[in-house]
Amino acid sequence: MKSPKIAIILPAYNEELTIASTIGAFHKACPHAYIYVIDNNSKDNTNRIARQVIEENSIQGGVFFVARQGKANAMRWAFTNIESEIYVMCDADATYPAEKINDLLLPVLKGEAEMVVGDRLSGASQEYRDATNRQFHSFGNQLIRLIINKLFRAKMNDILSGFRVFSRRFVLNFPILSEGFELETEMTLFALDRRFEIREIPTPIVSRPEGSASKLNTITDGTKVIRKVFSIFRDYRPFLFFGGIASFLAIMGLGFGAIPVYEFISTGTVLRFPTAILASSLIVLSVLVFAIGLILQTVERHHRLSFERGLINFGRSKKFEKEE
Ligand SMILES: Nc1nc2c(ncn2[C@@H]2O[C@H](COP(=O)(O)OP(=O)(O)O)[C@@H](O)[C@H]2O)c(=O)[nH]1
Ligand SMILES: [Mg+2]
Repeated sequence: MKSPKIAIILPAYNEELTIASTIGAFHKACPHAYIYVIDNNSKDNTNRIARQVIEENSIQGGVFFVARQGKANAMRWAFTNIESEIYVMCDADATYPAEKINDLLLPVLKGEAEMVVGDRLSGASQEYRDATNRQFHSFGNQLIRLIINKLFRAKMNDILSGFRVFSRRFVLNFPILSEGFELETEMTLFALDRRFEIREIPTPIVSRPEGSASKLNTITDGTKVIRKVFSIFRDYRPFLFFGGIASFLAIMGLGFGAIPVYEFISTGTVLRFPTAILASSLIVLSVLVFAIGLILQTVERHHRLSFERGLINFGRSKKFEKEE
């Protein structure tokens, strides 16, 4: 049987120090794979070096230029324009162990998983943690992990890993809405919510070499990630989201409402008008928000139905022929 096409996609922005070794390492680990570098307005020699390495080693694939800035924009371009059976995404910064690619490919090749994630946390060495010294960064990762595992009843170790392998079915059914580093969060949540089989495999990582800098900003990108979790939760679980807000408003309303009610029972009159008005407003608001949740739940259900219908039809466009 012909082995399936594998497309290794390396989004790269100002990675002239590491792009050559990253391409080399992947080519060595998986010689028959196609390698695509997606450059995004790099101001250094990333594009030129990538072209040179790919040409000199006669690697199949190529270097592409995407004008709209952002890692997710680059991946969106790749996922919509590159045809392949299996897709791999990895940083172009020589931090992930390229030789692990075959371990990550296996579950997808065997049809056991649709997304395999290189898990840095369980694989990361103490040296890495000391070397990167991004304490707050690591705290942020843990926090996101905790929230997602709670909200989606999952047991993911590494939500934000940049080393992933995907089946064609996943890629062709995954619409990318992110622009930048929220991409990994979106991938994980989408896979969890849409019940794609996920597998995590430990991939110990090393720090970037001297002079090479991460493009990620803990605060601004961290905020985007949290906003992404928030908006995905609102969109995917509207009843829980709006129901939660409605319950909060209802509890407040009942709490404030108890005061005039108690007053009425004990004295026969209500003098605390402001409290009574506040309480009834809160209850009205709570019912309104609850109703919004109900409506959106129905909308989401219809989205879900058409998504699942799309999956059923995926790859079945050819007429069914009975096997003799
Ligand atoms: N094409 C493209 N790639 C990007 C952009 N920003 C980051 N990258 C690449 O995405 C990968 C991950 O970024 P990195 O800075 O290593 O993030 P970190 O691993 O979280 O520190 C690297 O290969 C970057 O070169 C961008 O705007 N466009
Ligand atoms: Mg990186």
